[in-house]
Amino acid sequence: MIKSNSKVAPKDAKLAMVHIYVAFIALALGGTAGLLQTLVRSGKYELPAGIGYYQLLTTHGVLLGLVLTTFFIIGFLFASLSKTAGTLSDKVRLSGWIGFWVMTIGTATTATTILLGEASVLYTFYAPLQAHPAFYIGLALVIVGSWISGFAMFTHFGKWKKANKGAVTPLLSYMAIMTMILWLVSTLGVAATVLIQFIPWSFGWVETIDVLVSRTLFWYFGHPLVYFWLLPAYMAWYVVIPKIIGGKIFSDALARLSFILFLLFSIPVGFHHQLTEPGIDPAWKYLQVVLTFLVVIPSLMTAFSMFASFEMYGRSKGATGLFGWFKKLPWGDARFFAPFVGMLVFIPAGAGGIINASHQMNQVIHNTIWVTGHFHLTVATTVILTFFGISYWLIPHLTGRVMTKAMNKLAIVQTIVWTIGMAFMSTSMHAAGLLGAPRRSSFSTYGDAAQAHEWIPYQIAQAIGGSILFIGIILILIIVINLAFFAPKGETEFPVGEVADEAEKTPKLLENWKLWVGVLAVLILIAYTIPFIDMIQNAPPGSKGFKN
Ligand code: HAS
Ligand code: CU
Repeated sequence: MIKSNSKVAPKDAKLAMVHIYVAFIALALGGTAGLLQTLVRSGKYELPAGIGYYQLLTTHGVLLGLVLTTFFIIGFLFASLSKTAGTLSDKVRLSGWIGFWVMTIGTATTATTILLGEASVLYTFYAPLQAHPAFYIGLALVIVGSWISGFAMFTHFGKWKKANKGAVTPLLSYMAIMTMILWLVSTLGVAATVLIQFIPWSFGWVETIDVLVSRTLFWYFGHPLVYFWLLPAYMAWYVVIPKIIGGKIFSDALARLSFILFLLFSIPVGFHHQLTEPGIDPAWKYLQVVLTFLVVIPSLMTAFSMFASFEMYGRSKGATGLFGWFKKLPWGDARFFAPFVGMLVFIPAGAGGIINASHQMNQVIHNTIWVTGHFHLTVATTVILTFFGISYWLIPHLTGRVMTKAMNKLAIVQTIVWTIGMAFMSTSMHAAGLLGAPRRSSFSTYGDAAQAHEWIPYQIAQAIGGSILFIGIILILIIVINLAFFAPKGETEFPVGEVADEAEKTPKLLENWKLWVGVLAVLILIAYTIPFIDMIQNAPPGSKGFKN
């Protein structure tokens, strides 16, 4: 039998922490870039020292969207596995370190090309924009590093299963493995386009690139990428939050089912990012839109489950009436408050996603700054506030410290500052987007067009929001540095909830990995095979590279 640990073992804690350090360094640099971007777009500020707007925007997207998230998540998953499925073996831990260094070297390589101005291609690196080959090689290393860590996690989980034959796996570990399978299957797409298309093309070994194929492979990865960010937040919502509020997990089976649905429906939906692109038959776009609407269901299940956990807890404390439970929640505890605000924001954020996915409405918002507003609510508020909430107990747990009352208070202030900043920035992005303001664009009056003047007040509001958010970044960095290096020594709990007594038993079917990965493969083949053959058979001439 391998039992769950009361604490993450010190050697595992070190491995988790290095990932978290890189994540917060990325936040500091990427956040600064974000502030400068909003200032430039207000029209009142020009970048110094020959820094280009698109260079800055690439730094921002790569560091926050790809580096911060991937490093934080891998650190959190290693910690979760070590806590709930036993201390990592030396071999697994070593693989984790190798994975970490490969990812870090990759990040440094990519970041250098961006800083040298050789890769201003944004985080989606759409062809025919062309970067220096080192940009793509660095990204490939980040992916390979994450695979090494992923396989280390699978090995660890396999060992637990062997030692506990027939037992239901620990929920948190199960979710960590699901998240990593999702990542592995989806990164195959981006690895393929980077290795087969971008690297040979950027070296000049081939002259042209097939743009549609590269975008399709990118979005095969790009959509599940957003659920790779979301699922660790859901791990905290399902398993950690019930324990923090002093309640129970509503249902183990429902939590597992929602993760399976994410695995199945996250990947065959990339076309909802390509609805306006020619070269894909509308019937296939339609199919993927239907699958997109199916992937909304596990989020609705999560919303239901969270409400149920909150209400069960409130009623156990004597709450009455429809919303009496609301007052019983621990509002003064930042470990609860930050993720809770994240949940609340996810209601309008998710609604925006449903608008995006609706084929006709997508014509209105595609390539406008509405989309930027959408993902600043989803990933930059819902997900990141939950990651901050995780940091408030995970970092002191790993470093053997405790969060003081003063830091807890600062964390509450941080959450409020973040929410206000994002309310300004994201609301005005949504509004300007509806008026047609483009995304991925520096300040311009578009030849003094009347419409552009309508956008400018919103762009000033975005700069106000961006400045408030930057204060939020300074606050979170103060808290994180305190928790890592200066907070009083002591023991902090890694909160893992128990399942409510009245919940149904978990059916074995939910643990049948071969079945679910098999169904996933079938869905991917159905959604992509014919359109892909079509794209290759009817490909227009390839495109030469353009440098920014
Ligand atoms: Fe999205 C574009 C559709 C979710 C991120 N999305 C993006 C991009 C990013 C992104 C980064 O169909 C831009 C990519 C680029 O650079 O081009 N998105 C969706 C849909 C969902 C969705 C249908 N997106 C996310 C999440 C993201 C994310 C999550 C990051 C983490 N998105 C799109 C589409 C586009 C797109 C199109 C392309 C647009 C274009 O044309 O370019 C769904 O998953 C959303 C489902 C969620 C819900 C909400 C459930 C609510 C919950 C909270 C419960 C609250 C509680 C508290 C319990 C339906 C779970 C309540 C307490 C009280 C007291 C009230
Ligand atoms: Cu998507």
